[in-house]
Amino acid sequence: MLCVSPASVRAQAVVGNLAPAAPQPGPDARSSGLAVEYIRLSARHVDDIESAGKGIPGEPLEMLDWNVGDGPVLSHADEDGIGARITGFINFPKAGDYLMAMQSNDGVRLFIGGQLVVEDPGVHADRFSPNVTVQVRQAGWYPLYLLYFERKGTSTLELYWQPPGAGGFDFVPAEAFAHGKKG
Ligand SMILES: [Ca+2]
Ligand SMILES: [Ca+2]
Repeated sequence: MLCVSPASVRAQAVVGNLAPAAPQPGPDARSSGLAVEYIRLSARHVDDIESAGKGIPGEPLEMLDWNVGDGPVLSHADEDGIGARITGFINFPKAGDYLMAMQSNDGVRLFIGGQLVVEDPGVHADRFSPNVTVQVRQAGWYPLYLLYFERKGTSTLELYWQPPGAGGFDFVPAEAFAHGKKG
């Protein structure tokens, strides 16, 4: 029986000093959704994805709202043994404090604007990260870098936020994600 202590979830209570994308990607420089590349591996930790090197590009991810049971992992055809390196931009439409949280199965590590926001790097069943307050000083696009893997069984990858003034959590919407246009 695999047992992962919740202590392995790094509780980032507050994250600040995010570096905005420079230059900001204009409408002509970005495509919708996040870019993803896949690596076939039976990972036990998100570090295994980095050690495996570059992957094969997959269909971009419009949102991070994946809760697929035993089904295919993200936009990949396979159901198990997948690592993903997800890159692009997230748009914060106004300055202020955003509460953010992820639910994942298995491991995740999320950077926004160069800052570590969520880290739950090992094998585990569905579970939420602690809520993180992300302090956004200026509205705009910020680089997003996310490592994720599904080892076996069920898989989940969800990103939630509560923007300043909002009454509760919701999925980060599709219009808040983009990736650089090729060429
Ligand atoms: Ca699976
Ligand atoms: Ca799993």
